[in-house]
Amino acid sequence: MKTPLTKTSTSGLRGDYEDAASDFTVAQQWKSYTAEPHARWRRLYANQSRLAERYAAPQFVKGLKRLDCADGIPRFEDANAVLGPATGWQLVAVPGFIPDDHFFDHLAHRRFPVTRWLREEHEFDYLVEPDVFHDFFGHVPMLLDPTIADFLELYGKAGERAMAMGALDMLARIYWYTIEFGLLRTERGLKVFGAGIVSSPGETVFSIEDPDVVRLPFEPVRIMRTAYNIDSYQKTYFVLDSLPQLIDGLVDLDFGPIYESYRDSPPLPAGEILPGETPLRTAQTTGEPTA
Ligand code: HBI
Ligand code: FE
Repeated sequence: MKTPLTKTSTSGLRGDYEDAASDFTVAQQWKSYTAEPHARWRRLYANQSRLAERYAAPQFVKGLKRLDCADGIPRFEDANAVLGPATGWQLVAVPGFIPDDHFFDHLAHRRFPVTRWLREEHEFDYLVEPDVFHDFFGHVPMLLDPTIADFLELYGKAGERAMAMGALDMLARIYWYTIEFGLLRTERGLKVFGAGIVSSPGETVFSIEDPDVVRLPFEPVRIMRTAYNIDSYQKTYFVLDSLPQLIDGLVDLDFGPIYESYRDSPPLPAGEILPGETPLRTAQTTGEPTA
């Protein structure tokens, strides 16, 4: 677990774990958001939803519209009224990063932890910790997709075994390179669907347009062996042919022997291309607007 931050924000909400329950949930306290963070949310939303129309997967664009959250920091209970009937997921408010075992337990029960505080002005492009914009704008639209909904529950259920086998890093890379930084091939070209990308204006453009970054076909074992950066744009992205490939590619894998084979060796550095691998060329990536 990353060390929780102490309070640093003018909102007073950042990393405030004092009122957290034993499962690390808190009340969202929606009424405590002042006009200032609501206005910042509106600008973040306006900027990123415009980029999403061009660069994000249709499932994301459609999900975002259903959440109807352009006007200010959304109430999680309003989103729950949409999510529940659609895919059975519910949002729970958290103070920020929570311990791995609690994070997995929430996902295994179709509860998605959403951080309640909003980033500051100077953090518009990217921040290392999740905030409400990353967690809500980035993740919740995809929770309305039935495949992503099922995949996240499976990921939560896989957590316990990975931790017991000392292979949490390997499992976490699957989440990182798909749910956070995944790309998807579509009829209109390559699109983004990972929450870490769609909540960052710079990386949304970079991940699709950069001519040199390595884009490899989705391959679970390769992903489990690949290191990632948390403080810069990714050097490697993995590309799904379809969202169901996420589940199809993972359900039949026997994780135990894979963990045993690789957990004690250093991971492959991000950005490396192995013999026999063919990254996608940029000519294959540029696409038309999604919406
Ligand atoms: N807590 N709030 C929050 N959000 C995360 O994405 C998160 C977390 N705790 C642990 C964690 N992620 C990862 O380290 C696990 O997926 C392995
Ligand atoms: Fe995230």
